[in-house]
Amino acid sequence: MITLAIAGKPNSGKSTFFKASTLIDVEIAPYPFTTVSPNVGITHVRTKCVCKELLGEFCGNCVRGERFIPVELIDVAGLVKDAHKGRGLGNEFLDNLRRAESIIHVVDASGSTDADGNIVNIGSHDPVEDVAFFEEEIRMWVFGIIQRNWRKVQRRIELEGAKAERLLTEQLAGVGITETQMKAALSKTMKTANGDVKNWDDDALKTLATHVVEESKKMLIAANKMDIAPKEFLERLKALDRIVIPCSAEMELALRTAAKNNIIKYLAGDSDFEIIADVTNAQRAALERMRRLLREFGSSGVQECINRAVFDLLDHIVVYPVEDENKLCDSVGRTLPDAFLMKRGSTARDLAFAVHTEIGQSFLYAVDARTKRRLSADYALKNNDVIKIVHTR
Ligand SMILES: Nc1nc2c(ncn2[C@@H]2O[C@H](COP(=O)(O)OP(=O)(O)O)[C@@H](O)[C@H]2O)c(=O)[nH]1
Ligand SMILES: [Mg+2]
Repeated sequence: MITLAIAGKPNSGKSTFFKASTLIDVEIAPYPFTTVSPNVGITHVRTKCVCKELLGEFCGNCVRGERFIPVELIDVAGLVKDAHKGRGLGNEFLDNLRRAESIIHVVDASGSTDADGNIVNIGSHDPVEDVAFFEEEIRMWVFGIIQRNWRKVQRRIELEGAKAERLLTEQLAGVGITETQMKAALSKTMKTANGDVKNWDDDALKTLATHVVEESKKMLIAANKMDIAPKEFLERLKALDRIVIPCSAEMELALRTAAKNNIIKYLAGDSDFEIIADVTNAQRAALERMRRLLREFGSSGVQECINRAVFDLLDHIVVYPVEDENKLCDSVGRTLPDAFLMKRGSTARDLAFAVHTEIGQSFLYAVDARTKRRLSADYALKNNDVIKIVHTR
């Protein structure tokens, strides 16, 4: 399963974001696995299910045509200034970041928390500063690990002729980077750094750290507290060369809680809701205030953060494996039972392995359920493909 981390300074709204995204209505997921541990939970990406298009009716595994696919979410402890020097940065923090393929950086766009996360008046702290500071902390953390191991890496390149990408991937196991990502980071660094890898100085290693972070921890910015944020702050954040999504974790939490309690009809990511219970005047006023915000911003932004992290930052697509290419069901007749998130570029064989190792090992060919055409093992999957896998066992 894909793992996303929510990180940022204290009081930016990380835990609220976590609670909101992992609070799941039984409509979306009728199984009780929403919270794995206090700070690890299950959230979902939302996508249009292919059932209506292909079968003319809803499949029963989506909510009126909206498909929710699980993704793991980690609420990482607050990152404070100079954390990389050991201040407030415990092992748990590092372990959480290591596991995440992508980071949703929750920024307090209202400017009501200072650099260390203390509460101040709205608009008195510039959230743009938090972005640079956070990225610098992550970069310095990675640089510290590279620097600590550098002598060893140099020696092994010299004595054993070992490949830099392999050695560095091993040394950076605590960061969580693949050899392919490391190779990309090294080749980007080579464009600006002088000389041979084994002679690189601290400046070159800092550049390497920057590229390591870029390759292995794709980030987007959740400009949180949009409900109280000065417009100017939101605009300045949006002008950054990053994916910036205005959001209100608190509003999303309120809406999902109301939906769970059957007060409103609302699906995560919706741009509106319907009140379906008797509510007090105070409740109605609060709900109408939220409706205005939803209309103004298009949504609460929380679902969009999850979706864009998975589909844009991590470049994943949705693929539906089926056993019957005509009825689009599995062996017990469940229609479109599974939706898999696969990295773009994954093949039909990769999908077979994702379904089950044995199915991957005994893969013969695949069938495109739309065209009924045979697909070879190295067929590159497309978004919303419905695929039957034919195997020997
Ligand atoms: N106005 C507003 N307040 C929020 C929002 N999200 C979180 N907060 C508030 O910000 C404070 C810190 O939230 P919390 O989730 O504990 O932050 P964390 O320290 O980053 O985990 C709490 O008082 C929240 O109610 C939001 O979208 N809008
Ligand atoms: Mg928290």
